[in-house]
Amino acid sequence: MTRYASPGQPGSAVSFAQRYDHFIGGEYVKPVKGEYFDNITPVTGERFTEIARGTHEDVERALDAAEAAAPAWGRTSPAERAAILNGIADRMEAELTRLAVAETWDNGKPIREPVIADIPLAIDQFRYFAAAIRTQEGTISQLDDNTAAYHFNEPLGVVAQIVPWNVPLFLTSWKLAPALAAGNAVVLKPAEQTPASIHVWLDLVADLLPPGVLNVVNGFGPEAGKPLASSKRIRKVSFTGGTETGRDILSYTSANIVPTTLELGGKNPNIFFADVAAEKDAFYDKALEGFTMFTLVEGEACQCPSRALIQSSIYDQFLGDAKQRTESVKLGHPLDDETMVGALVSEEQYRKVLSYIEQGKKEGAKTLAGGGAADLGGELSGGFYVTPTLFEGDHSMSIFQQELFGPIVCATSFSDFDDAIRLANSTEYALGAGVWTRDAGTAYRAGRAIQAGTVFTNCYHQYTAHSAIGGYGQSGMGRENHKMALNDYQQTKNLLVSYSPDAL
Ligand code: TXE
Repeated sequence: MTRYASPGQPGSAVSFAQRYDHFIGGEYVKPVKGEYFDNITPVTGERFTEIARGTHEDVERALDAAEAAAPAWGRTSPAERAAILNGIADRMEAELTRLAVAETWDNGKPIREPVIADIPLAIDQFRYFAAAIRTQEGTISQLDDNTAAYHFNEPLGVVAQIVPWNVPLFLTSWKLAPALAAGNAVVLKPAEQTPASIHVWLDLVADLLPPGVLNVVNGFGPEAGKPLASSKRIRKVSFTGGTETGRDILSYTSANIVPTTLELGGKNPNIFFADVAAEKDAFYDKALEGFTMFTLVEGEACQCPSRALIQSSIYDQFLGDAKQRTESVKLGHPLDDETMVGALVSEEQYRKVLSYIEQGKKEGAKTLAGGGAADLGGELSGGFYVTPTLFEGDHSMSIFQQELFGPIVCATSFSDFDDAIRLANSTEYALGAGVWTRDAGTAYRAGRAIQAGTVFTNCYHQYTAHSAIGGYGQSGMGRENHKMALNDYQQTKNLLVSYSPDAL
């Protein structure tokens, strides 16, 4: 086992500044009102830096800088922008450990996640969109012998991006890479719980971008996020967060007719068909692993497979094995590389998740594993730890319907294919789903019948740059990842030209 040194300790890969200001027009800028707030690490519950508390005035300054930078940036060639994005990727790769430790300290997630997944995948986002913009082409329609319509992809101008706290650096890359590749200037607001790792990232890469192309305004949703999302000066909002906040965002942007993409909550089914248990082989083992994916990111993932639907003929056997596998998921110090579950992001989230666990118990769900807070002792005593929890219950219970956003899975049985699909589609969310079967026909039919933006089949939690992510229904609108995301950051100019010498 390797324990990465805590920030501030000898040998640590990262050392946070005493405070972080806003980043506007290529430099750090103090908040207009002069106020700061504490950034707490959920690993120990202690304050480790302070952050500028942004307001309407700071947002306006960031928009000034972005508006000034946008025209020239929008005219740079795809090759120039691609070179900058590749430069960002190279810097990140060279400082992967620094970014990973910063992310773990800010968010509480186990270090293996940013080391193996979040940061390498974020790096790939920049490389992927650098490549995608180089290969993008417009089209020409020949309207008649003397008339042509040239379709150009033009950037939107200044775009607003609001990111959540669960996977801060990775989700920031999902938004920034396509926006910058397409030639937009950005004002980004990190989540108030996890701004610090984004500033560590900025310190690494900011000098690669012309001043004003990327601006970061810190702060709380109503104080900094709302003035940004409701500004008439932006040409798009991309938001990831809770469904309630998503509704608010849409109300601001609809007033100004600003295109909006929303990546919201999920209550994702993970379906295990009977043939999974035909043999206790490597595939069976993989399915059990897929079951425990609800613990990834402490379950604080919009795609968390939080409803396990198991076919009744294998229910007892599979659930028994899944319980054992859940109990083997290692909760521990987030900076140990063997830890699989770390701390929840904040005290507020921790209390919320514990209250959901109590709600489940009151509703009559049976606790098969976990079921409460964990005191890991020593310096971790003040941190926010919850044991991976496996509930067995009835699908009508509220814990099967609400997004719990913690390391909790709710299991129940289904009788046949139609019953599985009925249950899968019976929440207001429709973001992700998992299907586990050895039968290609069942997999195909289930995948097509489930209402969700992504159906992981015989796998789960895969987020590569070239596969689309997004929701149906209350889970949002628009897609991130994949080159189709460029469409959300560009508009089409139809330059219609008559070459005819004749009069009109
Ligand atoms: O999210 P918010 P919260 C879900 C999850 C969680 C719940 C609440 O169920 O328990 O949402 O979490 C900014 N105008 N997800 O309250 O409020 C905010 O500052 C503009 C799912 O932390 O949605 C932050 O930067 N911005 C999810 C971002 O929105 C506003 C990830 C997200 O915060 C704003 C996170 C406003 N009025 C939570 N209010 C996912 N889809 O992955 C807040 N913000």
